[in-house]
Amino acid sequence: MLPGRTLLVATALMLGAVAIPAHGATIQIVMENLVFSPADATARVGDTIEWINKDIFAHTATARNGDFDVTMPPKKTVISVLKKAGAIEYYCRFHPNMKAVLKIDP
Ligand SMILES: [Cu+2]
Repeated sequence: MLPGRTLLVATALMLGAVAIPAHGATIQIVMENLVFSPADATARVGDTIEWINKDIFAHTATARNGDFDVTMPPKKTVISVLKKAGAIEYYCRFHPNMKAVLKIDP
């Protein structure tokens, strides 16, 4: 009937589900089959990242500028809170071909 309107409502609902009032949002970054997903994520200072490792080996999310270095054991989720703004390129120390960018707005 009104596909445009339906899409708008669906988008609003999704945004509502992600927002956590008063505190930062939670953003999930998944490691699966040696890939960070999404490879290009945006967050804000104070947001929480859930690093979800679905692989059967450990990964790290290591910022090239040294701002963070998180190790995720196999099949585990690690949580970290973003403290500093910046467009951070990061990679996995164990699998240097795994690369991604996390843009952290102030
Ligand atoms: Cu890795």
